[in-house]
Amino acid sequence: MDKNARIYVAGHRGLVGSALVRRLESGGYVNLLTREHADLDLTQQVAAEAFFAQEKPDYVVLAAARVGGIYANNTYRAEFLYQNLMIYSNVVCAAWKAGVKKLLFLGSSCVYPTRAAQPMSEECLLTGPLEPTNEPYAVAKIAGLKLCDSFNQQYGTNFMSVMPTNIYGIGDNFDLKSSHVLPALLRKCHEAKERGDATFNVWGSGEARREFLYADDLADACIFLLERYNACDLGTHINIGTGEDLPIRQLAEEIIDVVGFSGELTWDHSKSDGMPRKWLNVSRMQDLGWSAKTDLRTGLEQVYAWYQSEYPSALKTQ
Ligand code: GFB
Repeated sequence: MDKNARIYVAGHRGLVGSALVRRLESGGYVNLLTREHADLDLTQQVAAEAFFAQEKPDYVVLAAARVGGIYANNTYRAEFLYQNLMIYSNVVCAAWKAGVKKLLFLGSSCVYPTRAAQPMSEECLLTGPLEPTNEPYAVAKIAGLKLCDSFNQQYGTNFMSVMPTNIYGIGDNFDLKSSHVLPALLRKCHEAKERGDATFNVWGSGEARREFLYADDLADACIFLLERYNACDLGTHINIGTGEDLPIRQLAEEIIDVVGFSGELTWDHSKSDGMPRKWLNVSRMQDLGWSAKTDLRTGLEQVYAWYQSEYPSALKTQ
């Protein structure tokens, strides 16, 4: 990619979008295009098409989405399906009409079936029923990747799709009802320590396993693909992860250690575990020459430091 190329990062305020902006800026890209949600609502087709027709980006990274953890996914099922379908349809079609050279769509590892063989390879897409707690979101993500693939097949576009594992990082959402597990546990544990609680309560059994990738590593992987590959090199989609997962119990113990909480870990068995395991086979990315750099402990320490120093002021500007 030319360093002067016009690159539109859709969703630049989000966890992944903001990491992409950091990565692009540090890589010397000087012509980034972003829009605040208040100025451009991508669920609106007319607005999306007008933006693309006027700005004519060369490249697009589609990180805009309605996202959330297991509770939000399971509760706001209609919005997670509808808003994401609208965003993906509008952006992919507008990008095609505007002659975008290359687009990268951010999917999710939840596109794979609940009972997929582990680690999950790209080929297990659409081979079985989806995890019920996030089925609407997963259907929208599958639609997004199929949109990219269908436009490629019919119109010769160069729209690639990546399926990342669970992402965490700087600027994450720490709201306990809508957040993913890692920021939720960091906050709960921190607050339990501050209050001097005897216990730190975590949802589920602790047996579910998850794989966590640092957002800046995901951004690095996306730019690696955009700079070196075309959609036809990747098949319909490619997994991005660390290649390592762990039980939620072990994550909670690691967080207790990072936060310095001295009480007892307890479990709320009334809450769902969700997908039992969601471990990605990342051999294709490794074969292309990319692997994650940030180990979980380092990432946790960085996010906890950010949470303590920046989160209160970040919250005020949201
Ligand atoms: O990150 P998370 O909410 O979503 O993780 P998923 C859920 C797992 O962590 C479940 C446990 O096993 C929960 O029981 N957990 C324990 C908690 N305590 C908590 C807590 O306080 N908050 C939360 N959120 N979880 C999401 C999907 O699935 O992953 C999305 O809903 C998306 O579609 C995203 O794919 C990456 O990993 O289950």
